[in-house]
Amino acid sequence: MSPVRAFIGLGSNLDAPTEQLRQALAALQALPHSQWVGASALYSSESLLPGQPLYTNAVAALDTRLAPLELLDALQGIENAQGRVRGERWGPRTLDLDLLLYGQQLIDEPRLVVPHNQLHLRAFVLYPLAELVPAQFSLPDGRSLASLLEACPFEGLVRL
Ligand code: A4P
Ligand code: MG
Repeated sequence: MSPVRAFIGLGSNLDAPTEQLRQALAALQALPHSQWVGASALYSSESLLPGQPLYTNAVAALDTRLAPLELLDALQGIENAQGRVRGERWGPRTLDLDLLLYGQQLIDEPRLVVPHNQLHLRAFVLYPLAELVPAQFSLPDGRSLASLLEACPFEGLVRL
């Protein structure tokens, strides 16, 4: 199987988020059967749920020969290694790794939906992603990243 470019969203709002992201980026660089491509800057923003600590987010890209579910397992392994406790949905977390895109594939399985179902709505995903792709980049459903960025203001994001 030839490698597929995958994009991973990183987020943390507990236990020194910036350090959590640095550690997770190092773990992603060490994934088997995968070639590191790069990462965006780190961004800070308010939580989508009120009353939670500020989030730090970033997006990383790698070319991988791992199948989508193998990659998800690896991402959850990194989350667990960094002390992720799965409590309430959308609760504060030391580390959240979302598989945003896996090449141009559409995946709809019980454990894995790709593109990530909130990707198009989240400035803290779209702006870091835009750092890693060409200006004319489109999602598998044909929507251009430029049109999604236009509909999703940068407002509230702070590039660290
Ligand atoms: N799953 C399905 N598709 C995917 C995918 N593409 N990538 C399944 C990763 N996982 C996927 O995830 C629950 C299950 O989703 C997994 O077991 C997997 O099989 P989870 O990470 O345990 O749960 P969660 O993160 O609490 O839920 P969810 O819906 O993933 O939350 P989000 O979307 O990650 O949102 N505000 C700011 N500023 N920045 C943030 O990063 N994040 C959230 C959480 C809320 N507010 C935020 C941020
Ligand atoms: Mg998640």
